[in-house]
Amino acid sequence: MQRKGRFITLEGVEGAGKSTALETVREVIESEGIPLRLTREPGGTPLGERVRELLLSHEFTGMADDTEALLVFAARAQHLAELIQPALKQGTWVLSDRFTDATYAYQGAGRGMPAERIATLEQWVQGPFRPDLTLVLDLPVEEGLRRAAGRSIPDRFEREPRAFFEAVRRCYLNRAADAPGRYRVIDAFRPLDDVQQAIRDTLTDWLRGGGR
Ligand code: Z5A
Repeated sequence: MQRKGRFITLEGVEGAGKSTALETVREVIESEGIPLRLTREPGGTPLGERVRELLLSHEFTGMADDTEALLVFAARAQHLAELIQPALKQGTWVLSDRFTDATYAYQGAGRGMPAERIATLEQWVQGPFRPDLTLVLDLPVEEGLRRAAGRSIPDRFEREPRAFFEAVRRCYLNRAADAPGRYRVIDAFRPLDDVQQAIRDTLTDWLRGGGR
């Protein structure tokens, strides 16, 4: 796909502060005069948001792992076709709260689905399309769960044991270490102001280094 815009994703374990970070990233990009579209996964389109409800609902606690992975990619196919690709073609940048790295982390490392299987779906739905930049907000699982606990009723994922989230965290860090060109790891186990400053600095460096 010919794209004029850039595609940036935010990832991290539970309660890492992605929602908060999204606003900081938006501030930096928009201050450069770049048009930006914010979105999220699962979700981002009317169909995707319905799939999100299925994925997070406790109504389907017995959901098979394959069903979960296929639903995630079904929502992603719609997200790419309806929102992400049209925006990028037009020159609008897209910032997504989670994308396919989350599938490797949650369905792969968390649920135990082999990475090759996820890669097959990724190839089918995305072809060679990948984010230009992925910010991984990293913090100890215990702290993430503590932050998330104060927030809302736990969804279907948030009821998983701590070992699940430890595997998710390790997967993100391993993926980032394997492809340092695309990923930047932000230490999110710091006061909010420091995390926001680290995001600003990282993004500014990336933009100056040719990200734009
Ligand atoms: N999922 C999947 O399985 N496979 C996939 O392919 C995809 C997703 C795409 C929903 O994602 C679930 O979908 C997710 C994985 C699965 N399940 N889980 N778990 P989501 O991104 O919508 O849900 P989430 O991970 O629960 O994210 P969140 O709830 O939006 O959390 P967050 O955005 O990372 O955190 P936050 O809301 O910005 O911050 C949490 C609290 O901490 C809040 O009160 C903040 O004020 C506070 N906070 C933030 N930063 C700080 C600092 N620095 N210090 C102190 N307190 C802070």
